[in-house]
Amino acid sequence: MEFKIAIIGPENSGKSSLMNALFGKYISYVSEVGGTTKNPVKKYWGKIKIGKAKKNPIIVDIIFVDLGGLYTKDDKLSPILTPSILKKTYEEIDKADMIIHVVDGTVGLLKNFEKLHYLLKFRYNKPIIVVINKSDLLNIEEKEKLKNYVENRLKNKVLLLSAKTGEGLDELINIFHHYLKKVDWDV
Ligand SMILES: Nc1nc2c(ncn2[C@@H]2O[C@H](COP(=O)(O)OP(=O)(O)OP(=O)(O)O)[C@@H](O)[C@H]2O)c(=O)[nH]1
Ligand SMILES: [Mg+2]
Repeated sequence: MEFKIAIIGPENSGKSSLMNALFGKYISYVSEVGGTTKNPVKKYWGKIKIGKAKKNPIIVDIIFVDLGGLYTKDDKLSPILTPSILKKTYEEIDKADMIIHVVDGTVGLLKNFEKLHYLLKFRYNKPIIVVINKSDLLNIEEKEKLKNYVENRLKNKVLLLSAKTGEGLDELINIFHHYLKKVDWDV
């Protein structure tokens, strides 16, 4: 059984950094300029055992997909998106069993991602985890304010995270672990 988790978000929000943090090693190229990741970077993460039955647990193969940023931090369509990259990016989003929506904590929530979030959640029924990355650069008040704002706009729980310090990473893994246990795996 395969379970694909696609990482979406604006350019430079730290999607590839999050990918690397999840794997604990360098998987996807990171740089301080936007538009670094172009084609999807797909990688097998590991297995998760589901179910109480010790003899016959369900084994789920977790695959993460790091994607190019769809919009710039000014909320414009990203210039990296050639038709071929756009096609591959949307194909991966379409195939994903779960989405991690990365908000750049230093930028805030973009309108275009708000729209995409609703579309994916309510039209395509994708489970979505929203994370505010770069929270190491925010003080307590800023974190609280942005978290409340994003939760209100997206009607979704929000996790504060830092791909740099690793804050929130265990919780993120726990969230999808918990979700996998609730999935009806009977086919
Ligand atoms: N302080 C801080 N910087 C971060 C964090 N995550 C990423 N960065 C920095 O943000 C910049 C962009 O990181 P990337 O991981 O390349 O971002 P991306 O979303 O993959 O960017 P694109 O591939 O261009 O869409 C880099 O300079 C990272 O070092 C974080 O949690 N805290
Ligand atoms: Mg990237």
